[in-house]
Amino acid sequence: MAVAAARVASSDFDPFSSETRRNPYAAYERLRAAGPVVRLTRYDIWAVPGFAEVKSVLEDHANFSSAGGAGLANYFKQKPWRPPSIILEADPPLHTRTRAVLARVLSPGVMRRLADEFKARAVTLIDPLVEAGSFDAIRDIAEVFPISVFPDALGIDQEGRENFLTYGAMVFAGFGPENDYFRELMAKAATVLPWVAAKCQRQALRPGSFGAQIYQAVDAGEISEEEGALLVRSLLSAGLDTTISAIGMSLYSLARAPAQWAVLAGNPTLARSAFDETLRYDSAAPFVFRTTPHETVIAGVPIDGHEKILLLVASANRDATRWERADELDITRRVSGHVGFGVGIHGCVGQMVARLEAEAVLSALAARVSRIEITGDVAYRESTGLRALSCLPLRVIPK
Ligand code: OVM
Repeated sequence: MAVAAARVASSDFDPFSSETRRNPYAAYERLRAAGPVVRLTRYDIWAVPGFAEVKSVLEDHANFSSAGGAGLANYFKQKPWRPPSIILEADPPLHTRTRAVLARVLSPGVMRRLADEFKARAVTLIDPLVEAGSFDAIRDIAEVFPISVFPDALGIDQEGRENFLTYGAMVFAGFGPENDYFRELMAKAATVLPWVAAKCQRQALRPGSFGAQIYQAVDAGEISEEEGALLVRSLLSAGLDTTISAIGMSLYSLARAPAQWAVLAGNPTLARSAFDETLRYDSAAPFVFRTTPHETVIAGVPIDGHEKILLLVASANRDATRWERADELDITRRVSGHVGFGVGIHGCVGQMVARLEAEAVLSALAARVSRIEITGDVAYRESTGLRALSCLPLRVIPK
């Protein structure tokens, strides 16, 4: 082991720093060049930066567990900050049972029924902004649209929805180190967590909603009442800050590529594949962790048991061995096969909802706007688990 370890690359790369959030791609390229598995000395974890290895680890849930936590914390050794997710932070057989419920609730047929509603609401949001001519794409679009449509689909009332922004920030701070950012958010836990828990209860959810359908699975005996509440919590944890951040990053990528915006404005039906290409090109969800339940290997490198493995999906999506012109945004490329939503048994169960939301927003804008210009400074949020903007000032030129 000692001999093998000596031959393995190491790096002081910090996946959680503000420098990395501003521009991770040069560091990712160095990591891919360093080797298939790189020891990150700051955190004593393994990083996997290449497409083939990221994909194969994600497809091997027996050797790379999710029950050990999907963030930096090692649940095989440390107490989780909240009761673990019974889908994200679970292995089969528990995961198989809970995933089946959410896969049914978020099935393609359900999505088809939501599409018209989402598109109409995006037009209602976007048209006045286009009239105004300039706006902040984060404050006025990304932070508004998912918070309006997704809790509605879940069956949750309007009261206190600003708490979802705080809760989302907490969940994704929970993916990173226990730093000041994490502690500042956790100071709000005593008020926000009980509020979220109340919104997850059966009686809080409108009949016919996603939430109510989860409780139908309780009534059918597939899951317990407590598991029902935890699966509603999963939708709230995974379904808001991710789509908020992804819509923001998508608009940012497109605003930086005027020729690509022109292609989209010329054919707004490209909105869905344009969104996927922006996920590949510059993702709001740049990584996920696995934990080894026992000794294993990655690309021939021996890995001990109970090790944290950082899977750099945003790096995999720029790997030149998988993608032609990997560093170019091209909304007409064949982007299927990117790992921005993960892959394997934990591949994003809500990816159809995310695509529907983003498609609604991008196509509403593309229908009205021929050009987009960034008019001021752009800033990243401090989030450690997501890469997201806090502001994106835009001017739009109507068709
Ligand atoms: C969950 C959960 C939380 C955050 C993210 C996620 C990306 C899932 O609570 O199940 O999936």
